[in-house]
Amino acid sequence: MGEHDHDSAREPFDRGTLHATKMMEQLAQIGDEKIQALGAKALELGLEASDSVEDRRITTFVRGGQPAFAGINTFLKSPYCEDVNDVDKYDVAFVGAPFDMGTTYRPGTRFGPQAVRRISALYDGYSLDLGVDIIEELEMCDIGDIFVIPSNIEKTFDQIDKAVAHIYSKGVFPVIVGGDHSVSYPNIRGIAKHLDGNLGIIHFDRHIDIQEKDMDERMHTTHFFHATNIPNVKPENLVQIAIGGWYGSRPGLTVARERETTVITIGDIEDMGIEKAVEIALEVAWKDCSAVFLSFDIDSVDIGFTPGTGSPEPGGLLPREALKAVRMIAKEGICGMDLVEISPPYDVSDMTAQLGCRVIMDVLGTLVAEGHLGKRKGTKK
Ligand SMILES: [Mn+2]
Repeated sequence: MGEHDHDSAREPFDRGTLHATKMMEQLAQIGDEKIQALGAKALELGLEASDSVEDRRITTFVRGGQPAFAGINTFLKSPYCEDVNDVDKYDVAFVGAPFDMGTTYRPGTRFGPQAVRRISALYDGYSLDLGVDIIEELEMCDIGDIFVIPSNIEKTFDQIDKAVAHIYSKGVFPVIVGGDHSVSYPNIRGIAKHLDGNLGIIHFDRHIDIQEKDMDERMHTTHFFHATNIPNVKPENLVQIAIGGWYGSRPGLTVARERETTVITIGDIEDMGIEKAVEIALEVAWKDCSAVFLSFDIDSVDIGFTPGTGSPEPGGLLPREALKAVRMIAKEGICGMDLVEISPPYDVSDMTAQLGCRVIMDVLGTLVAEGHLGKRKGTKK
C-alpha cells in the first residue's frame, strides 16, 4: 500500500471541523458597514487616487488603515479623542501613562505607549482566531497620553488617577499603557472609587510588586501594597501569576503572607498547566467582587520574547500561554486593563511592543466575542 492510500474504516476528513472553515462562514455575519463608511470618509477627506490607480477605494493622501507603514499613529489608527469630554461616545479608550520614574533598574518605559501605537498599525481589526473585527464591532478611540509629572511620583499618581477615573466613570473601558508598573496603583484607585462593590485584580508578572516602599518611595515594586489598602480592593482578591526568580521577591513575599494574597509561580503553572492556573485566578479574583481588573506586566512573558523591558527575569511564560490566559480572563469580563513595563530603548525589532499590543487586542477581541463590549453586547448570557 502506498503512503497516501486510505484506511477504508476511517471517517473521511471533514473540512468543516476546522476552525478556519467555520470562520469563513461566520465572516459574513460580522458585516462591514462601519468599514465601508470609513472608506467613504477617507475618499472624501483624502482625494481620489490618481487615474492610473485601478482600485478606486485608494486615496491620494492616506486617511485609513493602509498602508500599515504610513499615516498618523493612534492605537489601531482609531480616532484621536482630542476633546476628552467626548470620550463617552466610545466603548474603549486607549490611554498612555508615559511615566518611568518608578523604575528601579532600566528606564525607558515612558516610550511604551508610543511603541504600542506604532506597532499597532500593522494590524487590521479582524482576528481569525476569535472571529471578531474590533474595528467594525467596537467603538475605540485613542485619548492620547496623561500629563505625568516626570520627577514627581505622587503628583503623577494623582494625574493618572484623575484621568483613569474620567474615562471609567463615563462607562468607557480603559486600556492604560505604561509606563512602569507603579502606574497600576493610580489606575486601580481611579477605577475603584467609581465601582459599586469590590474590585478583584489579576496580575501577571515575574515580580511580586507588593512591598510598601522601595528606596524610600512608592516605586514600581510597591503598587499592589497600596492598591490593596483601598477599602474596596481586598488583598484576598489579588491573584499574582508567573511570579518568581531572583528579584524583589523577599520583601514582597513577607507582605503577601501577611495579607494572604494568592501567588501562582511559574513552577505552579508548569505543574498544573496555564488553564488550571487561570481557573484558580478567576475563582479568587471574582469572589464577592463586582468587577475584575487585569494588570499585565510584559516581563511575565519570558525575556527571550520580551527583551524590551525594565527588569528582565528569565524563565517566564510562553507567548501562547500568556495570550490564552488573558483570553480566558477576558471571557468572564473585566472592567479595565493596564499593560506595563515595555521599554522600547531595550527592544529588538519591536517584538516586546508587538506582544503587548497583541495582549490588548486579544483582550478586546474576546470582550467583543463574548458580548461584554461592542456590537454583540447583550447578545450572550
Ligand atoms: Mn515585573
